[in-house]
Amino acid sequence: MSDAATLYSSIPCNFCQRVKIALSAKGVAFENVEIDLVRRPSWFRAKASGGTVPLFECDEGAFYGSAAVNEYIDERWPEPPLLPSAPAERVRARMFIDWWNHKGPTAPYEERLMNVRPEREKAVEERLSRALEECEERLAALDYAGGYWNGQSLSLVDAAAAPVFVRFAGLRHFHDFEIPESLGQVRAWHDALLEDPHVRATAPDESELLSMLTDYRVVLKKAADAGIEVPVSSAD
Ligand SMILES: N[C@@H](CCC(=O)N[C@@H](CS)C(=O)NCC(=O)O)C(=O)O
Repeated sequence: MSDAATLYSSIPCNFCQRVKIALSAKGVAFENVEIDLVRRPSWFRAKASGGTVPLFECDEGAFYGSAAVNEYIDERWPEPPLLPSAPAERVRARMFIDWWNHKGPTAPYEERLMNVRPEREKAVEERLSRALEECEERLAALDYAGGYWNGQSLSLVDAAAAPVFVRFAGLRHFHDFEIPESLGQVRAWHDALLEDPHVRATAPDESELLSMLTDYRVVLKKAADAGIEVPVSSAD
């Protein structure tokens, strides 16, 4: 079984960094192919994911959907494990990831980050605030006391959350955003994850990230002015 692997990814995409974090934690070498999301090449659209990043190719196939890919990476390269061994703990981790992706901050953070319509600003701001407040409640219900999600070591939950926290730099830059002080658990989790070596090793250079987001927002503004809605990502 060969370990040669390729990841098609894009710097602004939080889902891509999730896979990079898992690969980094496992020490799996891979070739990274950067995909320009604005001018997505036709050869890439013809691939298995239909043009969506991240796409992970290895000797066993072509896989996409960051949550599924990260589970595959965790099973294929078992050390160190990124999910707990007890079934009940595993399902709790998966439930949190599912919430983070579908009802949590994943979509609201991106909507706020990429919003170019002032009339929508209040609504997207409120949606993100609600998601972060719910995150605070969920962490409190887990007796979170700082550090990683499970209090011990990096897990797939942290790998899902960290790239969103990393991109809060864009929220600060474009929207003057900070996690409210009242959300102490969320702040603690954010701060801990930004210190993790695998998160740091896979995080984009902040000025490069901001420059790419600026370009993307220009495209979105032109589209908005022309009455075109551009979906930027999908949690499904
Ligand atoms: N649910 C997917 C979402 C991936 C996604 O939305 N990627 C964006 C970039 S952040 C993309 O490629 N969007 C364009 C498209 O889907 O055609 C995952 O978890 O990997």
